[in-house]
Amino acid sequence: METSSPHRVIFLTGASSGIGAATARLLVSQGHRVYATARRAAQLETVAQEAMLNAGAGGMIVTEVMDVLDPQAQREAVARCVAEFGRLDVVIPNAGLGIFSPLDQADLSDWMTMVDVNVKGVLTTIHSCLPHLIEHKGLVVNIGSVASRNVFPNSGVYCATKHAVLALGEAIRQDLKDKVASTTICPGAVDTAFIEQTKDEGLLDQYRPGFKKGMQPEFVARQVLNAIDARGHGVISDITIRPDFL
Ligand code: NJP
Repeated sequence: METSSPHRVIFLTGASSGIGAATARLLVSQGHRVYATARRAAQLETVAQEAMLNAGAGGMIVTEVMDVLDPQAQREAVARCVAEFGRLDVVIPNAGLGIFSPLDQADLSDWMTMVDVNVKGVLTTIHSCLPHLIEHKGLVVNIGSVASRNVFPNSGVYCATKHAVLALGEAIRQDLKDKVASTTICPGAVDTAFIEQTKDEGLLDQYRPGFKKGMQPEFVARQVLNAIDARGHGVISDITIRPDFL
């Protein structure tokens, strides 16, 4: 990134819990300036307070309640981020969800929600940020999944959305070479509230223990930081991380 300052300006979605919250806390602790968004105001505020308790020199966080499904709200949030911090170096379109169920028992509305948030939401975030990223040779850090390359039972549509995320990261690499770098982080199970979106009680009982034993969100956050720190040395195009029992 073309900056003399080590402090990046970072636009983050899904910052109210799990991987996004851990990422916000870690980046602020390293002196980065984070524009943290999600829908739940109280949780966002808690994350901001936690982040500022351990802020590194120059580290700052500004929060905004925002739904990734609202393109106008996203454009305005990105504009406010740039107005607040003067530039934009990195976007992390992390907001996403999985609602697991066998294909023939799924609600169409659950499929549409996953496509809307995991694909259209990510596209909207990136589209709003791209002009600013191009200006500063910035970085997109997408949160893919082991489901970006493999398909697992009971999660076919989630897998399809995460395949799309990986494809998009590769498209950025090919089309925007020399302008914007792209990293896709593909985690296996992470111990967050992610699995609680699933409504099928039987599947919840089956999957909960595996997610509970999964990686801590702080470990994923560390990969995000590594991707940011790599700028100027090389690009981590994609990285897969798994719990050590897999
Ligand atoms: O889950 P969780 P994770 N507009 O539920 C936000 C991927 N991943 O941290 O709006 C705006 O704690 C929601 O905020 P709120 C996964 O696919 C996970 O695990 O306040 N934000 C919350 O902050 C996803 O892409 C695992 O409800 C919206 C956040 O999304 C990413 O990691 C494995 C929103 C979800 O936090 C973070 O998920 C894997 C909307 N419309 C990939 N809808 C895993 N946990 O095992 C949701 O391979 N959010």
